[in-house]
Amino acid sequence: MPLTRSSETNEWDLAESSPEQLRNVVLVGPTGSGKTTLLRHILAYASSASTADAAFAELANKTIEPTTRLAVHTVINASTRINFIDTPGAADFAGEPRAALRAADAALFVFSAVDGIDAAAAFLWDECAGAEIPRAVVVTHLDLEAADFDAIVAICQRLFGDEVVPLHLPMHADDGSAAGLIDLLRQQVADYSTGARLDRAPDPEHGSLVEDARMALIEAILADSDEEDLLDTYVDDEDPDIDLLTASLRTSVARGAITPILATAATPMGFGISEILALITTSFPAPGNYRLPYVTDSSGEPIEPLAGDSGGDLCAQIIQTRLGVDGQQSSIARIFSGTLVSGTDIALSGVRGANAITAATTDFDTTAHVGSITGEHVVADATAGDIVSITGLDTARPGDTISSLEVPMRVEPWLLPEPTLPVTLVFATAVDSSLSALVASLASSDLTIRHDFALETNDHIIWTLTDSHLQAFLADLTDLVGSKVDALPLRLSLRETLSSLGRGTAYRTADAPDSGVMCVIEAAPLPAGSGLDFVDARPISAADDDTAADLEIGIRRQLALGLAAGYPVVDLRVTLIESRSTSDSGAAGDWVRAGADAIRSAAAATTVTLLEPVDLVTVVVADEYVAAVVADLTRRRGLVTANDSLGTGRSSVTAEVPQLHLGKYSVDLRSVAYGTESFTRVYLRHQPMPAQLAAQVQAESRAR
Ligand SMILES: Nc1nc2c(ncn2[C@@H]2O[C@H](COP(=O)(O)OP(=O)(O)OP(=O)(O)O)[C@@H](O)[C@H]2O)c(=O)[nH]1
Ligand SMILES: [Mg+2]
Repeated sequence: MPLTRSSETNEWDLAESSPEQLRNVVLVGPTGSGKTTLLRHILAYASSASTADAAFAELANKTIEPTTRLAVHTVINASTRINFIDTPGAADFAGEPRAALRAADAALFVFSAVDGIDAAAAFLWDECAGAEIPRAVVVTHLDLEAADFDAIVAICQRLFGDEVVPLHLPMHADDGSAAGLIDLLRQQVADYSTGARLDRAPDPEHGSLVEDARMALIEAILADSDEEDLLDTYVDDEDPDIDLLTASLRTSVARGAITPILATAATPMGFGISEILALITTSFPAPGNYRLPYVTDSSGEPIEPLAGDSGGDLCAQIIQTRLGVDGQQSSIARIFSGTLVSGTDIALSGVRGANAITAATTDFDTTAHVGSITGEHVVADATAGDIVSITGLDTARPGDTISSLEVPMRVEPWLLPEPTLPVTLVFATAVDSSLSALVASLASSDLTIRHDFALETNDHIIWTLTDSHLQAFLADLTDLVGSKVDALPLRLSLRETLSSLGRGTAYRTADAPDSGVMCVIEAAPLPAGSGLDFVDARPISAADDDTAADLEIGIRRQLALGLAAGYPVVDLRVTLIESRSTSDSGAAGDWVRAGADAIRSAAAATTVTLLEPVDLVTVVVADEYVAAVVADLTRRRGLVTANDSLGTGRSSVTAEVPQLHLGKYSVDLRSVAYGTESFTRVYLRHQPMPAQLAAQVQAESRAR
């Protein structure tokens, strides 16, 4: 059924469209490669002929800001509706392309012919290849003098393999600038040098160049083809049939076996846009014909694979949530199966809150496709395969699953980059519960932010991906809170323990004259992780439970306050040796104070060791930077425990590193590994701090 446009509103009638006529395509690539620009040109191109010129004219006057959050735009081309998801290329927002990939069925990798490919794009490519997501490469900036199409092709093939092949070559005008395309299969030129498109035969002098590139393309198609007819022509040395070749190429692209490279210049008189749309329409898969995510029931047991049709059980996943100026939250969701009907009861299950499934019986609206130049369509039903905007689901968070109450389910979260830069938030106002709720709510709208609340210190600790990611979060939070929010490096959670056994004695004179209490204790260090242990070793005759309990209270209080530098004491056995009082029992308060005195006196008899937190850091990095990463870790007092090659040009380095030296590690690592890195850090244990550093910390604590 062809899609039709209303003659009155110029809007497309979506009610009639089938999933076969739908494509969900994500744009990924380095920042500045031209993703947003390309999408703007595609939108201008696809607007009806009468408005296209105006749309292009408007583009010329617009500057494009770097993207920070994923955004969906819809284009209708030749009866196919394409949901494009634009993503940021900057490392600060590395969670966004991953969320967008979950919603998409195919990916366009956008690379600039001037700047090339970055490590983050190569990582994303590997993820797509692993999941067999169909891909195409779009090379932009070809209008610029410094553009080098052949160089990008060579880099793609070196990094990603020979099945990445150009479908076109850029055509250069007499002045050397790119002014059109040569279609390699059809051997046709789309020439824009006169200011309008002219289709013609290639110039004779391009003959050998075109022939070589064409042979490479045909060989790639034949290598992946199982069409007998096509293979026969190759054996017979005939020129293969173009239609058969084209059909075979489309199948290979849809399977992710061949990745075509397309060429474009996103300038008002650019080229290559119609070719990109044609490729998406003919070769990228429709939703549902394609992989569906791994789904479990509420207890975590896998559910039979989804059917992916509109009649099946409802299954959708929230890809993004956004807080509007009116305080209303809107969400973007991808429907994997079934039909989401506005205003019905649904189950919403969280990524963060274990397996809990909560019923949401809200009045919500679904909007078929979001932010499109064809306008937003409020629809009652959003069906399998589509990407929709939902309002009224105020508790939804990215990664959450929407399902029916009868068959509740959970979609696995997508692969998330780890936030590795921790800071403590500093507020201009007192931290109360409403402020804490704002922090928690903003942090939970970005899955790549981790939020911890440190009970000991009442600190809000925020973990982000990079410094600019943190700055963006602080700016948003400042807006929400209404006063400035800053960040300080994370306060280290140091601990104290004793280096050896110490004996302590305390005398306390009670309020009444001629009365008082005394006690003797011994404190000895225990192995790491043992905690505190209390032993009553007084002669039976002296044993009095109340006395021991009061002494223990006093000792515990002092241990929480620290014995040398103000940090909690751990891993200690305290043995009560003797207790005496002049009166029958002694006052409770006297025993508590005596306990505190005794443990301080025991500490004075030996030395206090400071324990510092150590993290297990795992860095994955390109082989050529392994030596630099190891040297840098060693400088941070890191103990490298493993260093393994992962193949594919990458290695994994594991080290135990004191947290003291990991403050801005993600920022520093980038300059050592040139963006080829990823790393994780998890708390491992506390271990003794070197004496010199410990002395410094103790001196600082005395100065406070
Ligand atoms: N000459 C030329 N300039 C281009 C082309 N494509 C993009 N640009 C320019 O390159 C700059 C960056 O383009 P964007 O579209 O913002 O890049 P992006 O990939 O969306 O970047 P992020 O959103 O940061 O990931 C803009 O100034 C564009 O005008 C092109 O084909 N030719
Ligand atoms: Mg952009």
